Parts: sequence; C-alpha cells; structure tokens
Amino acid sequence: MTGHQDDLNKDFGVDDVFRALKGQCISKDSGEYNYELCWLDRTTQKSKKGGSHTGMGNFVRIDSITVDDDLPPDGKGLGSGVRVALRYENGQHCWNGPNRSTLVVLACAEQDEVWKITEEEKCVYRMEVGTPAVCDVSGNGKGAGKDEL
Ligand code: MAN
Repeated sequence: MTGHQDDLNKDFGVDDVFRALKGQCISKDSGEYNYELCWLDRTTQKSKKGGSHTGMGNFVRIDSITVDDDLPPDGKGLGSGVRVALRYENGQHCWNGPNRSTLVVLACAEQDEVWKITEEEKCVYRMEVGTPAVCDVSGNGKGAGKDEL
C-alpha cells in the first residue's frame, strides 16, 4: 500500500489536483438522509427530517483500492481496477459501534458527483464518487473497466 501511496502523491496528489477541490462540497439524497462530501475535509450525514448533522469522518489520507464492479449503462460507477480512494475517519461516535468513518472511492467523470452511498456495516460508510480529478490517473480513465493495473 505504501507504494501506491507514494505513486499517488507523486503522480497527482494533494498538492495539485485535490488542492483545487479543497473547500468545495457535493451532496446526494439517499434514503432518509442527505449526504455531503467536502473534499479533503469531511463527510456529513444530514437527516431530511431536520435536526442534527452527523459527522461521518474527517479526511486523513489518499489511498488506493482495487474494485471489481460492473459498470452501469450510464457509466456512473467504479468499474474494475485500482481506484483512488479518500479516507475519512474519527467521525461522530456510533452508539455501540465505532466512530463513524467513510471511504470515498473515485472514478473519472465529467463533473464532480456523488453516485452512491452505502453503509457497509454499522457506521462504516462508502461513497462512490465521479470526478475529473482522477481522469489522468492510470486506470481511472473513461471506460475504466478495461485498465490493466
Ligand atoms: C444513525 C445514522 C445511521 C447509523 C445509526 C447508528 O441513525 O448515523 O447511519 O447506522 O445512527 O446508531
């Protein structure tokens, strides 16, 4: 994993591409919540019925993970191969569980967009997000399914 980390930092990293996104947020409705991703900052779960906002984690690092998903017909999915992922940890404590955390997995897209949010296990969230920020990263290009990393 360290090798991947080094490559990421060298190839595009926080210094370049993600710096431009810092301070910007995108969101998506899903179920009873609206979920917000603020790049390199935090993820948040907001109840549609009003009331409290729940911190789902604070940005800790860029990572990479291997995924193997079918690409939906609209292309708004991760496909398969190595993908850039952003880790958000130490969010609001979960009753009888861990502090909330979010893994944000990125794939190339024309605009920043949250595609899907899942709660993998209690208070452990995963967001699939499209962004032009990773389009130059090996394996994340359009038609991402066919990369050979
Ligand atoms: C809230 C939300 C859920 C979470 C539960 C855990 O309802 O944050 O996503 O599973 O708390 O108690």
